[in-house]
Amino acid sequence: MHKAAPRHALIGLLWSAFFACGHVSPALAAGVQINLIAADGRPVADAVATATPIGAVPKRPRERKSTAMDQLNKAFVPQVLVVESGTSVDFPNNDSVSHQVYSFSPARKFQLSLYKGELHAPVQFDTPGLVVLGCNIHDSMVGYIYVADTPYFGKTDRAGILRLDQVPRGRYRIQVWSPSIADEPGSMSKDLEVEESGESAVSFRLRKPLRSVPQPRPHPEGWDAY
Ligand SMILES: [Cu+2]
Repeated sequence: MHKAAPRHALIGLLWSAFFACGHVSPALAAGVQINLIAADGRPVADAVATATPIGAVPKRPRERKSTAMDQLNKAFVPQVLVVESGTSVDFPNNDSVSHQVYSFSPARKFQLSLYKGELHAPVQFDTPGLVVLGCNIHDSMVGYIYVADTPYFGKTDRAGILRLDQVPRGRYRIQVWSPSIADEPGSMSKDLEVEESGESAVSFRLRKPLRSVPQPRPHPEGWDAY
């Protein structure tokens, strides 16, 4: 027992040195849990949830980011994509037919001429806001890119929950969005003070029933020859 003591002391010293190096700084950031519940009490999955700093929260340095929204079976996959402003999005078409992707949304207007595969360069999304995507050939194709002004975002899981880790302390606006939410957008926002550590939780309970979102309708094979 008494011979083991110096070894314990050494381990303790190394452990303190590890923390002192700044590899882990549990005192500066906390977890945020966002819950979304429908009017009927069921969890709402696949909704966008964001925590946007208000005022003087130090912003994490913006990295160059890229991601993709695919096209499969005449649908955008995923149908809802959330990205931080400044992100480039690829629109590969892995379908058997060609698509002509466009957006008329003020946050990002663009058009990709009729294509298959990976013909077009990625599109950059710099302005926060909602970008609604369509296809000039297939009216049933609808996709959404939610451009967030924060690196703290995600989508709710099957339990209607999104957990954000390592959120620096400060004041945040917590917002949730989904094309199936019929409630006023203003009611889908709450401010939250994130402390130095621990976990804060914010819950949203919808008042209106979820609305149906345009879903891709299967066309008979050979409906178009592109
Ligand atoms: Cu199409």
